[in-house]
Amino acid sequence: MEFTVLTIFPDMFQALLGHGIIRKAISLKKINVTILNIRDFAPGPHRVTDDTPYGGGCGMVMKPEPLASAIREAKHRACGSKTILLTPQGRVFTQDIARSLLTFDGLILVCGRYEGVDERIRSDFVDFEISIGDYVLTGGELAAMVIIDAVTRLIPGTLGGADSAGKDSFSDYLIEHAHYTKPRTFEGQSVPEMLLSGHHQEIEKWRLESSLIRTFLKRKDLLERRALSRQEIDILKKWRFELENIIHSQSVRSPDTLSGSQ
Ligand code: 4HQ
Repeated sequence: MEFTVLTIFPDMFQALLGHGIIRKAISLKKINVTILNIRDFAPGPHRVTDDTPYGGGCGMVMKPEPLASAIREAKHRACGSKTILLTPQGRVFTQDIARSLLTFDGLILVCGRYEGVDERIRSDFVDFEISIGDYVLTGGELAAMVIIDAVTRLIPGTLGGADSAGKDSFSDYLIEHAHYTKPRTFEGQSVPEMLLSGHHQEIEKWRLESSLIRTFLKRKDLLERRALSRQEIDILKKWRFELENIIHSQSVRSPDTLSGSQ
């Protein structure tokens, strides 16, 4: 995958490119990342990339000419790339979008600053608009890094384990089961006995149960979107049965609580 980033703050990307899985993906040539400084495409001695908005108002707008030149250069270097503008107006980034971006040979990520880019860039030079969430950043750089990070780890051979990416939260509308490592007891809390048993099939069942209940408690919206297997339905029914027993025993013990104002 060929990433080309257009930014006026190229140094921000050293944080992403110099560490961990992304650094490894670059050295393994799974990805290539080119950072183009938009300022290098601005004419004149001052290399100005922004200007005041027509119609007045506060803030500055990114001038169209340097952005257009930078995007043309990026397309020339990595032909077949799709151009993405990072903006709160875009489609909200999800694991499904990360997977779909993986199908392109290259991505040109346009990072705006100030109030954003001139509208004519949006309409004539951009294929997709993506937002990383409903909040306002000071620029598109962090959003571009989020996309590079999420897409890169989906490339086969980039993560440690054989199919580590397949087991992730969201890849299948289920959040991850609880994880434990040594020591066996930490500040009075012990690792669940089941995980020490060595019964791999039982451990897998425990993990599925852990994932399902955690998803139900923390992200009901995800669980509703999942196509549940027979085994998963049985696990959820077992929990429902146990909860019904507790509720039933309470109502036998103190019928008052059920006829009260709540
Ligand atoms: N931006 N997801 C760049 C964002 C944003 C987001 C605000 C983008 C400022 C100039 N980008 N403009 N949320 O908040 O991608």
